[in-house]
Amino acid sequence: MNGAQILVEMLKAYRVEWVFGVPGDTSLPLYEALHSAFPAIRHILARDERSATFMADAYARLAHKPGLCECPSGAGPLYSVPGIAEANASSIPVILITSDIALAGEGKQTITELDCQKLFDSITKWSTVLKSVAKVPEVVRRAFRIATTGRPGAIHLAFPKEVMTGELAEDGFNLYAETECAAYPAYRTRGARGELEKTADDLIGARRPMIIAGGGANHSQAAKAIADLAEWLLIPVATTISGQGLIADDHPLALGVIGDNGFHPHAHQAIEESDVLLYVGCKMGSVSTINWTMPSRKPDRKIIQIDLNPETLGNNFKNTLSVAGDARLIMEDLSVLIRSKTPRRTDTARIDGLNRERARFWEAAESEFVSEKTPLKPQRIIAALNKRMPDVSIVIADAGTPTPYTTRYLKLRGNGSRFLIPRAYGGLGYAIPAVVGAHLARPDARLIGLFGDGSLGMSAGELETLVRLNIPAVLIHFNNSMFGWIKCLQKLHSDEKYLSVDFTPGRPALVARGFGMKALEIQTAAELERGLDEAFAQNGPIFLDVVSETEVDQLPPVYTWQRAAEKLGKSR
Ligand SMILES: Cc1ncc(C[n+]2csc(CCOP(=O)(O)OP(=O)(O)O)c2C)c(N)n1
Repeated sequence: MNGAQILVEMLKAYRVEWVFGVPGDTSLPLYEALHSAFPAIRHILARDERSATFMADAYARLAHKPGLCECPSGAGPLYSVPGIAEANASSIPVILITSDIALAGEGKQTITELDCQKLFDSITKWSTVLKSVAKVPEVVRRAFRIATTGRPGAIHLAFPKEVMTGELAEDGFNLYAETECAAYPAYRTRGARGELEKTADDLIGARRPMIIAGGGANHSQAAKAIADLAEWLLIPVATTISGQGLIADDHPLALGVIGDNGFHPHAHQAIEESDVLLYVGCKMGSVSTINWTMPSRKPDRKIIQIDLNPETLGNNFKNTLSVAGDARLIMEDLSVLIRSKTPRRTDTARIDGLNRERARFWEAAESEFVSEKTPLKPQRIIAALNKRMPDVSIVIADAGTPTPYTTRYLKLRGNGSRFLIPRAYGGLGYAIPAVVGAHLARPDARLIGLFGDGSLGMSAGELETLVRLNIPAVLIHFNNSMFGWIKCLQKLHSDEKYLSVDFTPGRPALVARGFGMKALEIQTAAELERGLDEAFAQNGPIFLDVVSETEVDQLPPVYTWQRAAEKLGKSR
């Protein structure tokens, strides 16, 4: 067997089903091996390596298995950087295989030569160049182990030509997978007993406790464990953007999303009033804490943080208690402990009060949901989507208009529906390729991609991929002919000195149609409702080009922007 065949045998042993990538001059041995591995492993051709890495990222988030992607030497790794960096910083196990030039050509101006190990060093958990065929099984096992254990993350493996083509008399003895690392988080750890006891006592003794769940809780699949504990003690639950969907949005204990982008004011109010805050799988970074100002400092408030990465614990706030371990296991253990210590709570007075606030918030938004105004209000677009999304839906959003309106108004009903968003770097152009990875991880789900024209410009090539794979996705293009997010910042902070934020209005639906996709142009509320009906009745992909209100005309629900606008109003 040659190195490429050994690699592919190892991927099979790890039950890898999909590899996303783009071919190049150096990829031939790998492609031959993948060709022979069909249908156990299928290769998905992306139109850009960046997209391939976003596909692998979305696949991993939803399949709870490592996402595999590959690219040829030189330009391939360079174009792969965004998705690898995003996956790594978002704790997603993505493994990138680069088919590299021959070791013999190193340092001799070989075309596409690049120090890939160095390139990926700062944006992966591990980046290495294989030096011998004999090492392939061992290195692949190490790659899966490092990707899926501890804080999961990205891996880069470079296979020089000699390693891909080198032959090894392989007796099969070494071609085995460490199956524990075929899914993640692998080797989950429980919390220390003493800390669990203290956490249980703090929650039981609290008068106004609250749970805040982040992306880590989603990765750990802790939704049920969180709901079980919250229901026993009647604890309200808010989430960060990455945790959105962990608890069904219509659950009586679900307060919504906190932080800067799209926040629910009643959830912020509940945080402020809480005496015990339990953060689960949440880094407590700048967005979810509004630049570390929320929760405000109160001497008698307890902050408890659960995270699988001890390096995260207590990093940004003065925790009263830190618990290292897996979110699901810890919440399950806490539930058992709490049930043994105290009966189920029945006094709903606090929850009723919070729900009155929540109801007022949604009532106030109702007029926007039915607004006929054109360009169409993003609130109306999301509300129209809410009415139609089936169980199970996977919603994927890009930066720009989609983010604050989705985090504020999208309603996920549990049942495995999920919201994906690349929150480490917020790179434009994620949603369209991510739909591909999401579909392969969750073929049962209806996919919904939301993106602005800035993102479309960066990912339009993948419309062809969706057509080729006939993915049943509803793509909603928020068309405002500008980098609206940045233009709005220029309005707020640069005295309306607009620079390089406007596009020439065009007809993007024609681009989608050019790739063979059904596409509708939508300007009015009636067209939106009809278009969405048609979209959800459709089996393949469909592109809805919706002319939507700009951030410059209507400030979106971003907490710090609203404060900046108030200041501006006062100073004028
Ligand atoms: C790759 C990348 N480059 C730049 C940015 C900075 N950025 C954040 S939002 C934004 C504008 C988004 O414009 P668009 O997608 O048209 O959405 P809109 O805000 O107009 O709704 C930009 C350029 C980014 N997030 N990602």
